[in-house]
Amino acid sequence: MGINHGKQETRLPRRLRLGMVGGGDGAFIGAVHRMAARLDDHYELVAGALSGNPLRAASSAAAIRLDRSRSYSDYQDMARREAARPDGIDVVAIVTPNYLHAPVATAFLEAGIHVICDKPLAVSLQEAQALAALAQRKNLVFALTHTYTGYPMVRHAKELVESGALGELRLLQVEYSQDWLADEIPAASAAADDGTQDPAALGWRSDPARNGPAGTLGDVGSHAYQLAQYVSGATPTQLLAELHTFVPGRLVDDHVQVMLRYANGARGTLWASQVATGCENALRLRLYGSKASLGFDQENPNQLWFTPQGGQAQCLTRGRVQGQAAAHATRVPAGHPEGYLEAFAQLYVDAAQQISARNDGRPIPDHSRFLTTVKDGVQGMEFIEAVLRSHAQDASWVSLGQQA
Ligand code: 4PW
Repeated sequence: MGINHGKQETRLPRRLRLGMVGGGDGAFIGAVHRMAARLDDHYELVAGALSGNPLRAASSAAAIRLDRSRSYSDYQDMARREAARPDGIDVVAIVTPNYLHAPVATAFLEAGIHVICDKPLAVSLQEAQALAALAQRKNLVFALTHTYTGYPMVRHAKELVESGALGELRLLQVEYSQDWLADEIPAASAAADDGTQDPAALGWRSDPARNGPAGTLGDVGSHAYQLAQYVSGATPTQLLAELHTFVPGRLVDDHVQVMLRYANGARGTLWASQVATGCENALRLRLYGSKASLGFDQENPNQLWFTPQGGQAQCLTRGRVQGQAAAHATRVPAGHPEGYLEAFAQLYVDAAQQISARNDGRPIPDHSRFLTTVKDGVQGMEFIEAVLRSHAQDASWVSLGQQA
């Protein structure tokens, strides 16, 4: 089993058979999913539809030494045939562009196969709600890889809030800043003389047909929102939002800013940008309560700043804190190139615990409660559609939660 530095570790009766849809062709996130699934040795990757293009599907499968008889070019065929095999997959990882999340997840859920899906869950709230209902009806695990909730110190922050250590929550501030979309669009990729992008020439995240209508909002704004919700547990009631596109010709937003109101009177601000020059992957959360505040920076994930009202700031560090979250932490070798791999791996471990327990009729292990699931995905789509509504109404306040 993986490197776990003596932390509590629950061995599974057997490795889970994993399939993957998408994530081929050298896609970085596909490689991260595969590394995460390998880390604690709870899975064996045995089947895949790694690309919709048959040649690329075959070459991607060969690259990861997948048995050719279980390399598919059609995900529906894969779901049918894997469900019919006595040694068929237990769970499928969905690592496709957003527009395929719902149809692929539906095919595998209908086939009785558990799901681990990349975020955002879908391209509409309606799709998301249908997936949640189907997963519940089929009594299947549906994990959603909101990567950063896998960090032990994020989970410890959640425990601190739940314990009342922050007191009454007043202010939430979350931002997610990257700069990989800051450059002007190369003329070669401009489809029309107005400089509009040729979607086929750029990644799917810049193509509304494959990404959905929410660009930065869906790609990283969904992470920021979910992280604040996950740690704070606060209930949002209204938001006011503006989407913006700084780089001429881009077809989706590359910046979003939001103000939020919560049921207990707390106020929040969220902004997410992929044109924030100099920022590589800067996800930062600050929560301010009546008794204390906390701060988490994704680029320094083994620390959590905790400051009691009137007291000294305390830097809580991984391995030095007690609590359920810290007891089940997976470790990657320090300085791993994919820094957030360990957070991803924790989500795979938690999903494995739940899938194995569900398969064997055992109780769901309590610590796997930290796993983010399809329910988080529905909340994320509620947020995204509320932001789109507010922006369309010239940044007016709109309701959230009790869907207006
Ligand atoms: O979810 C992913 C983020 O963690 C995004 O899809 C891309 O990778 C951009 O930022 C990170």
